[in-house]
Amino acid sequence: MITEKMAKALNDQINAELYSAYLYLAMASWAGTQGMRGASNWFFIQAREEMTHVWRFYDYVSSQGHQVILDAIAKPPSEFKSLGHAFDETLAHEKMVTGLINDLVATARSENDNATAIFLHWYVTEQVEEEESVAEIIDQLKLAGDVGSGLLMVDKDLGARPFNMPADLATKG
Ligand code: OFO
Repeated sequence: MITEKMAKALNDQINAELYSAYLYLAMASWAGTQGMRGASNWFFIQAREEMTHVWRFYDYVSSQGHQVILDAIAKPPSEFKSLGHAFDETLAHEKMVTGLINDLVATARSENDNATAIFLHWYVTEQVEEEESVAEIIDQLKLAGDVGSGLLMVDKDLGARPFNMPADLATKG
């Protein structure tokens, strides 16, 4: 069983993951209204992935006999200067989340909680992938250009991103 301190830290992370979903939903809608349907798809799928991150934490906290306490979700920004700006914000946000995950691992270690430390490994790996994929898109936007036909090309690629529901969460919708 996890300690109260660990449960509180995991609950806080549920709020952070919900905010991530909120942020990417805001970006998806902004991109859609700018005519960037591909980018809108990418951010919408990112928001759905964030919800799977929420569910993993939710299931883990529940499995440990603790109640999930939901907090208010902060209002995300709704205006971005360009797609490049939105992705710069995305990378900055993901780096911040990586820091939060690292803090959770540190808490698990300080609580001598090996089970939670092992559970968190999935998130450590996931954050590496998230930062890498966003940095790649930023590079593409720099190469192709954040306007005109270059932007159109990147937008088309972003539109091809599929949503893959992890098998262990398949019943969550
Ligand atoms: Fe949940 O990984 Fe992004 O924020």
